[in-house]
Amino acid sequence: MMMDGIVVALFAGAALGGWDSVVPTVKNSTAPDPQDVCHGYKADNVVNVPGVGFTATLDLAGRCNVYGVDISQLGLSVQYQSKNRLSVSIIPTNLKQDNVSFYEIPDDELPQGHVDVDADPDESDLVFEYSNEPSFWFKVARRSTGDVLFSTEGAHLVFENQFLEFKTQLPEGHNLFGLGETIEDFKIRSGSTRTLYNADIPDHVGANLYGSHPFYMEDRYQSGKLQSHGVYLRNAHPQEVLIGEDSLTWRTIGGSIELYFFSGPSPAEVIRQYQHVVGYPAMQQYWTLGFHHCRWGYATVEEFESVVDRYQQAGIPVETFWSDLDYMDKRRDFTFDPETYPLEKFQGLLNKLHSKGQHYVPLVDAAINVVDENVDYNTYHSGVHNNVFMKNSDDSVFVGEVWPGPCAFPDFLSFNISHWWVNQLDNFHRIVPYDGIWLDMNEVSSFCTSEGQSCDHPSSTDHVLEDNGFSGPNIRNLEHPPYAINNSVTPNVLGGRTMPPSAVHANGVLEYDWHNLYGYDEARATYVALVEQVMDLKRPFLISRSTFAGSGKYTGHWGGDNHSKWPYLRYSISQGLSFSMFGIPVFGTDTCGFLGDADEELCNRWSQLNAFFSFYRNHNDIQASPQEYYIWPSVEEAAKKAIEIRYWLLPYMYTLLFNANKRGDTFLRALSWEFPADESLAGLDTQFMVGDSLMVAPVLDPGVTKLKVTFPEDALWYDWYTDKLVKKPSKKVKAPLGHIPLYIRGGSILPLQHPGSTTRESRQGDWTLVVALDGNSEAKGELYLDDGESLLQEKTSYTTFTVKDHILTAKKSGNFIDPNHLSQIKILGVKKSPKTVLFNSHNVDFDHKHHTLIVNLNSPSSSEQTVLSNQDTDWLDHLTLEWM
Ligand code: MIG
Repeated sequence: MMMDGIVVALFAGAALGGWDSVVPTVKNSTAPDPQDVCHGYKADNVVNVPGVGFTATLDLAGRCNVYGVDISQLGLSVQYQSKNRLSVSIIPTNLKQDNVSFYEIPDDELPQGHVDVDADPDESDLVFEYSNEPSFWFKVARRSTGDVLFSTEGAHLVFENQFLEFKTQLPEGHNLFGLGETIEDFKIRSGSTRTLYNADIPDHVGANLYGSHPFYMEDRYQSGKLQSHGVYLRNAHPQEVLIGEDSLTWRTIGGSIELYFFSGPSPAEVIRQYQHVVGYPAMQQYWTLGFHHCRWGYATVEEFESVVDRYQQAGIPVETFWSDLDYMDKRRDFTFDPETYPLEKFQGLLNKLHSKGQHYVPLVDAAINVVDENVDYNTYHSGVHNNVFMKNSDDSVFVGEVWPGPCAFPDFLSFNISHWWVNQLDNFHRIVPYDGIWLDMNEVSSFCTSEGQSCDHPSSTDHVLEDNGFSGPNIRNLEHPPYAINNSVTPNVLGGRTMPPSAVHANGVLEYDWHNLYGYDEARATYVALVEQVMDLKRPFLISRSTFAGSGKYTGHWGGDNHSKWPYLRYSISQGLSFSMFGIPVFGTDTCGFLGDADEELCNRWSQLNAFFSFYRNHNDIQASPQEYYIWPSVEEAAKKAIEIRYWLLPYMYTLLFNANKRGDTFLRALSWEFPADESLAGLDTQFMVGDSLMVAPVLDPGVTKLKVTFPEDALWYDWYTDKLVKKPSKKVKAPLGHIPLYIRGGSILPLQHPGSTTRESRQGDWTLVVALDGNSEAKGELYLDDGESLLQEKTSYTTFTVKDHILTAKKSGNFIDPNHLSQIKILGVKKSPKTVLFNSHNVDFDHKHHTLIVNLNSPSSSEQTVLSNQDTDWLDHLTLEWM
């Protein structure tokens, strides 16, 4: 079937009701398969680029115009960028002749991979080959094994002005992960479609949610060994990926093909290699790791304060209280309601929180209320004055609708945006001294821009066609592209519950070409504003609902509007593992669920599960019944228990965040990443690891009190609560309400600190070292310390702990001094009671029970400790423990 401009125009004119039946989507079985009707390209003009790779041209082998207009000539560039990274880029070369309106994302906006100085095609782990039979196809193989990781053999490359498709083979029974944002099982099922189009949509299973992450990892088990590789498509256009039994088809409705292949071969390396391109995540302040509480619907400052007080009375440590929309005046950003949140009271409350070492984070929506001239709302007026808002094609300000009513949308590409945005954040901070920002509705959400939704105020949905400055037939249909991605929020329509694709950014960039980057840009601008001006060079704390590949450089993320239902408790894990892969280690779902009423049992389990996520926040919808932890006695108890464990673990967790920032390590980990030899762990998403040392095995169903736990064979496991070695093979373990099974992996050393009621207090606690010996009676661990807040650190320390031959030692580098005592060392897995234990060469008392050696250093005999602990010495500078 040929589809020229006339057919497109007919489609565009079709009544909404009939749209579904005619529009080509993955759901319409009568839509032509591009692979049946297109003819692909032929490669020619191959030019070798010494030390890098080669370039070539790709000429169209025959017209098909299946979902748009064919591009007649493309440029291919293959780069062996580093030992573990290969890039393949395919872009239109002759824009004028092809009359193409085409958009490529600049490098300074979204980083590209670059050729390393020491790159050498012959030394690469990957090999690229291509052929022209019957049309251009290519494959990428692993050099060491010859294993073909990606191959478009048998499929045509389709490259049109509004439709791109390439298709690779996959092994049957594949193990594929990533391609978000969505809520589903962690392992991607054959037969599913992952649509990547940022949308304001409650967490429907399988739907395209708030962010887009065009990256996948494929795990292959080959003769008892796991070999993983990753693929990143640097393309921000609306797109979808069709996963079949033995193939993967990638479709976008614009942009270019810019693929990166990562050779791994371990999952951890694939994830690091990916983050090396998109950017390592931002380092956090220590308090990020505290427990956060939020809800929508604290109507007055008194109500807010009563929640603060009740948490305190209950003795539940809350690090950070959050405000949803409630504090705003008429739901306008950067205001407070003088009636319900009168400034003096509000400030008084914030002072109270700050004086106790607690923190405060308010919500900021992306949209800015449009008001009349006589209304005193400077954020809008100065925005107009500074020309920072999104436009219609006639250059008027685009107006949509969000919570406050008619709204304009900051254009983060506009020239004055940084200046204006900094001022908004800074002026507000002078009045309401917040500690971080919560970015919501930045997909961007607008309630009234699609067909069938009425807007009482001027809006723009009329101009459907883009004038690209060329004459001729190549005009893109922005509102109804010839191929419609399967956008769940408003099927087949791009402009549903968001700006229309015809809205215009600075320099004429169209929303069609930029939509998926809105939240990414907003987070970037906010990060820069906070660090450079508002927060005095403290590391910004940000949580953004919308994200894109690389957003972790600026922000964390929460899982959006989940339901207070058991399946969403379970999905928290697959969501968390996916965002680990995406390089956004600061992640958590709304604890106890957002939409609908949580019950006691669910909230009990959830309060304990999320305590092991990097970002731990209870959050609730305005319609839902209360779920503060103190509402139910059993939840209060469960949460306190879990928070206490979490706070013991803060130094360990902080070190994980540091390693994420430094080299792209993950915080939450799939068991399969840590035990790559064990194929039975592939896709397991009911348990997870926190770093490499802890395994969490939560109850995920109601009524369950005994749990079948998978203990990877390749390690010893110790019960966190009893210190006892777990006897394998696994049996059912007890998991009564209020108890979350937690295990330490043999071979780990955990630096723990006696918890206080805030993270600040916890940093003044005594230290305990827990050593869990492996089968060879060895172990290791790490600890990173700094001032916990500054972007640029004057003093840091990084310590590695090692146990070998019955001697525990610490090796510290850096000059940060920790002034606290080491009060206990606990060694799990010491089978025989030692005769003598020496701490820093002095005899010390000890206990030995159930294979656990305990040395208490606060006991009188350890006077050495007292000598060591003063202002200028650090327990980490002198530490040996020897038992014999
Ligand atoms: O359309 O600000 O996901 O966390 O409580 C709802 C109110 C707008 C959506 C966020 C949610 C937040 C809510 N917001």
